[in-house]
Amino acid sequence: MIYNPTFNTLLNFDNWAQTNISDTGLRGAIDDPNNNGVQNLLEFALGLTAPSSGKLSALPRATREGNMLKITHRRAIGVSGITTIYETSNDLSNPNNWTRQTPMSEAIVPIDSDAETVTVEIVVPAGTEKIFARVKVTQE
Ligand SMILES: [Ca+2]
Repeated sequence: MIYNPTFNTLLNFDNWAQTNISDTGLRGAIDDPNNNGVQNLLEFALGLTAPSSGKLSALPRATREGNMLKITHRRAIGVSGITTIYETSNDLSNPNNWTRQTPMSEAIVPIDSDAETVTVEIVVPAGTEKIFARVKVTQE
């Protein structure tokens, strides 16, 4: 197979929504036309083409090992127009408590031509008892 990057065009959210969502009124970033609890923009970023109910196990998950928080998630390959960041909070009752974190490492494992698995490690400050994490996707 010959790979020619000249013809490799990146997919943006609007094109993805047009291709994957038949109801034109439900193509917004926060819409959830397949009622799986995952908003369109997140499905796009994670490479979960609708209907994606069978791929919910691919949603981000976090594990803590001592002072290290590992976040693992699926990520679409060949997409553009979005920014993905990681945030943590130790108080879910305060919506302004989320803090952007810069991972100290990132490991990528290919899944197929459309997606990869990303695992990032974030340092947990000493003395932290509880910590919550999220993957935040925004449109550029
Ligand atoms: Ca959905």
